[in-house]
Amino acid sequence: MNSVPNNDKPCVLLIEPMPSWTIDRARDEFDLIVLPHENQRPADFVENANRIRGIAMPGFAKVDAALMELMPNLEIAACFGVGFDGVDTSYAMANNIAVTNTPDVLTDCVADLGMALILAVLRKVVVGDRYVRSGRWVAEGFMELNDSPRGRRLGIVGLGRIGLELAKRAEAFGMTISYYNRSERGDLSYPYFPNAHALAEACDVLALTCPGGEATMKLVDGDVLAALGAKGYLINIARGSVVDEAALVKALSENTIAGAGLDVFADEPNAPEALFPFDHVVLQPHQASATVETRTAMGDLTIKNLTAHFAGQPLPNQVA
Ligand code: 8YV
Repeated sequence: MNSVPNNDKPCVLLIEPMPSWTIDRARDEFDLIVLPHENQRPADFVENANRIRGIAMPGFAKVDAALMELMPNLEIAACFGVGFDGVDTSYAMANNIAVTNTPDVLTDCVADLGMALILAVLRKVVVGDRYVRSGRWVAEGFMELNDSPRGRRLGIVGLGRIGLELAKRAEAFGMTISYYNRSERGDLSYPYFPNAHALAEACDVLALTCPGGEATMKLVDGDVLAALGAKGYLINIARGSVVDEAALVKALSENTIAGAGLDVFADEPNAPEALFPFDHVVLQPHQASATVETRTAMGDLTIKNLTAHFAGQPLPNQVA
C-alpha cells in the first residue's frame, strides 16, 4: 500500500525490488510512492509525479531521460547498488539531478561470490552436487577430476574496490594476479596489461569486476574469449553488458573456453537458455550482493544519501 500524500516529508519514488525493511524505513522518512518496476505507470505515480523529488532504485533499474522527464521536480536519483549504469547521467547532470550509489558496503560480499564462482567452476561443485543426487556416484563411482585454483593465473578486468578484494581472496587460494584497467594503478605491484585481449592471453581465469555502461559494452568479445583459450575460464560479477553473450555461448558450446561462472546477464532475468544444459557453466541470479547484511547496509546508505540531500548536507556517495 502506498502512503496518502504527506506534504511534510519529501516525496520519493522507490522502484522495487528492495528489501521490505528498507521500504519500511524509507516510508518513515519520506512520502513514499512504490513502483513495482520502472516500466510501470500506476495511477499514484502519474498523479504525484510533479511532487516527486527523489528516486531510490536498484542499480540496474533503467532510469532514463523518458522516466525522469515525467518528474519535473526531481532532484536526486539514489541507486541501491554500486553500479549506476541504468541511470542516464548525462540527462541527470544537465537537469541538476544528483546521482548517488552505495559503494564499499557491498565490496566483500560481491568479491565473496566472485571467489565462490571461481571455486564452483574449477572444482565442479555444482556438477558434484548433481552427481550425488542423481545416483551417479553409486552407479558410476567417483566423478572425473577437476582443476585446482592453486598456481592458476587470475586476470582481473577492472581492479577497483571489488576487484582488489577478489584478488586478495584468490591469493589466499594460491592464485597469481594480473589486471587490466583504463589506466595502470601506481599503488599496486600486480602486473598490468593494456587491454582485455592481452590480459586474457596471459591468464587462466578472467574475472570481470569493471563497471557496466557504454565504455565496457561487449569488451569481452569472441577475440578475447579466443585469447582466453580452451583451458581458460570466464567469471562475470560485473554486468552482462560487458560480455558479447552470443560469442560466449558459442565459445562454451564449442569448448573453445573451459567454462564460465556468471552472476549477471545482458537481459536479466533472461539468462541465455543455451547455457542451461552445460556442466561447465555455473549460473547465478545476480545475487553477488544479496546477503541480508549487505542489502540492509545498501538500503541504509541509499536512505542516507536521500536524507542528506533533503537536509541540504553533502551527499555521502555522489557519482554525478
Ligand atoms: C545489486 C549491483 O544487484 O551494486 C550493484 O551494482 O548490481 C548489485 O549490488 C543491485 O543494485 C541491487 O538491486
